[in-house]
Amino acid sequence: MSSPLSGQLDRRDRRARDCVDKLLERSALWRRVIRLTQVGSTNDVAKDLAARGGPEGTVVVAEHQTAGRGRMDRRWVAPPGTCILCSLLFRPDLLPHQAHRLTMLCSLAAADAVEQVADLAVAVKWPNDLIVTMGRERGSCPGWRKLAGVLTETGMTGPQLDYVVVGMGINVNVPSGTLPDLDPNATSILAETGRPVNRSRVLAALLEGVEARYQQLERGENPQEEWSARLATLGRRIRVTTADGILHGVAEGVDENGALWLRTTDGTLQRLLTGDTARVGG
Ligand code: BT5
Repeated sequence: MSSPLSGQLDRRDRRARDCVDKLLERSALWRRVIRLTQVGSTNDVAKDLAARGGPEGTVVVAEHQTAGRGRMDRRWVAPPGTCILCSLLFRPDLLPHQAHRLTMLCSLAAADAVEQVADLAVAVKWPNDLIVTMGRERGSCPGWRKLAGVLTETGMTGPQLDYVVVGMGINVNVPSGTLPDLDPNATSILAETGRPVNRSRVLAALLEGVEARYQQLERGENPQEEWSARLATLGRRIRVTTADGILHGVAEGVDENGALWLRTTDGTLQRLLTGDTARVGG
């Protein structure tokens, strides 16, 4: 039986969903939002569409993923109906090694969307996490809690970039008690602010922010400066776990394609394309 409160929430949900539909009507980029109740992985759906010629500007959103993925086939866990689980399909005019620019601009738009809608300050942790940095310590990573992750996957036609799919998982209304099931260091908007927010409003703000930045990218502007300013890791002593081993050093900067410049403890400057970063010390 539905309560008067659930009726109100339904109406609010419908209104918020309308704001995504309205955005589509006026957007030059976003063509279609495919809403799914349950799926293996939204990235797989978007990649499959892309491989069959699906257009740029397709968005795949799911309430629940049964095989949500992070990088290197790690699991992405999200309780049904609580998070944003989406994949965005682009066909950018970029070279393959520039595809990470899409990760940069999408994570910037996601950080802005959370700040606008939930009034929660968010930083980026190189290369693909959105984090909340707080004085309060909890979990295995001092001062950082993971709010969202980005998984960018590409498709090639010969040597050329055919498409880029950017998948994003944002923990929105996950209650504090459920967070340890996701990851010891996970957080959510609800856990940080104490207030649930409407996921469609966050999604609409995200899509709007991505479109603005994608237009800038198409005009030849690079998200490097904005991304650097959002990075929690710059200027800090960090530990980076890569496929080749663990490196310690100070994060000195990022280049225009999102690679990290790490000044290692022996004084050499290394350019890293990917890895897992953790802060060393306080
Ligand atoms: C990521 O990988 O952070 C990218 C996650 C992308 C997920 C989205 S959801 C929509 C789309 N469809 C997909 O199938 N994927 C994308 P990585 O940096 O490798 O981090 C993965 C690690 O994050 C896991 O090994 C866990 O430790 C942790 N983790 C898993 N679920 C989490 C959650 N909900 N919140 C915070 N941490 C989580």
